[in-house]
Amino acid sequence: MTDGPDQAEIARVRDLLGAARHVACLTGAGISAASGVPTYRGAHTGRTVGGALWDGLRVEDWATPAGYARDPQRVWKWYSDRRVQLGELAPNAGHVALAELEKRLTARGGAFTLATQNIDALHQRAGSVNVLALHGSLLRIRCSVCPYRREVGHEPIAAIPACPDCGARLRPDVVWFGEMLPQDVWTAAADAAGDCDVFLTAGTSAVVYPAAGLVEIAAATGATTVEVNLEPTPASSLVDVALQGPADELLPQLVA
Ligand code: BJW
Ligand code: ZN
Repeated sequence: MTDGPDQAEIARVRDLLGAARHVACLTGAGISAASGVPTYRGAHTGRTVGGALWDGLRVEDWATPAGYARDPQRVWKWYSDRRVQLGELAPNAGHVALAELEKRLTARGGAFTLATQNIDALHQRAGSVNVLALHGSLLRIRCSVCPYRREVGHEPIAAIPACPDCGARLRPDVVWFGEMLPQDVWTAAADAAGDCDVFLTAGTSAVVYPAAGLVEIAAATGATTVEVNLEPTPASSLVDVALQGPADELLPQLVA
C-alpha cells in the first residue's frame, strides 16, 4: 500500500462508477507494469523496466514501418522475444478490477467499453469482454502487403515467415508510428468516449495520439473524467479527478 490519494477522492470515484450508465476506459502500459510488462516511457515501479530502451533502441526509433524495413530480422526477433516473455506473465489486480467493473455494469443493464493501447491481451485474459485493442496484438501476425493475418502463440518464431497468399514478408499485427489505427476499432472507441458518463484513463503517459485524444473527446462531451497514473501526465490538467498511484492498487479500491 502506498500513501496515494485520500480516501474521500477514492470514495467519490467509487460513487461515480456505481451510478454510471456507461463507463469507458483507456489503458496503457502502466496497467501491465505490475505484471512485469515493461512500459515505454515515464515513471515505473521496482517491478518492471520503464522508459524502455530495448537493445539500445527507443520505441520511436524502431516501432515504425521504416524501422522494420531497415532491420527486419532484429525487429522481428524483438517481437518474438516479447511474445515468449508474455507467456510467462499473468494479469494483475488492476486488470481484474476492470473486468469486475464490466461484469457489474452489464449485470445491471449498463455498458462498459475498454479501449487499450496495450498489445499484451492481459485484459482479455483477466476476463474483460468488450475490449478495443487500439494498437493491435502481439499474438497476431499479418502480411505486410495483402490482408492475410493469423493468430500465434507464445512459442518463438525465429525466421520471418513468408505470406502463404502472396509471398511477402509477414510482420507483427501491431500499429506502428505513422500507421492508421484499425478504423472500426478507433470509431468504436471514439463513439464510446463521446457516449460515456464516466471516462477512466489508467497507466498511460497520454502522449501518443490519437489514443490520448479519447479523454479530450470524453471531457468535451460532458463525461466525468478520472485518471489513475504513477505520475502527472498531459491529461492530468484536463481530468476532473487525477489519482496518483499504482493502478494495481488504486483500481481495486475504486471498484470495491
Ligand atoms: C503506471 C504504473 C503503474 C508506470 N500504475 N501507472 C502530433 C504530433 C506529433 C506526432 C503525432 C501527433 N499526432 C499523431 C502523431 C503521430 C504519432 C504520435 O502520437 N506521436 C507522439 C509520440 C507525438 N501517432 C501515430 O503515429 C499513430 N497513428 C496515427 O496518428 O495515424 C494517423 C497518421 C498516419 C500517418 C501519418 C500521420 C498520422 C500510431 C501510434 C502507434 C503507437 N504504437 C506503439 C507501439 C506498439 C507496438 C509495440 O509495442 O511494439 O504503441 S508506441 C507505444 O506507445 C505503444 C503504446 O501503446 C503507446 C502508448 O504508450 P503508453 O501505453 O501510454 O505507455 P507509456 O510507457 O508511454 O506510459 C506508461 C505510463 O504508466 C507512464 O505515465 C507511467 O508513469 C505509468 N505507470 N507504472 C500506474 N504501476
Ligand atoms: Zn500477403
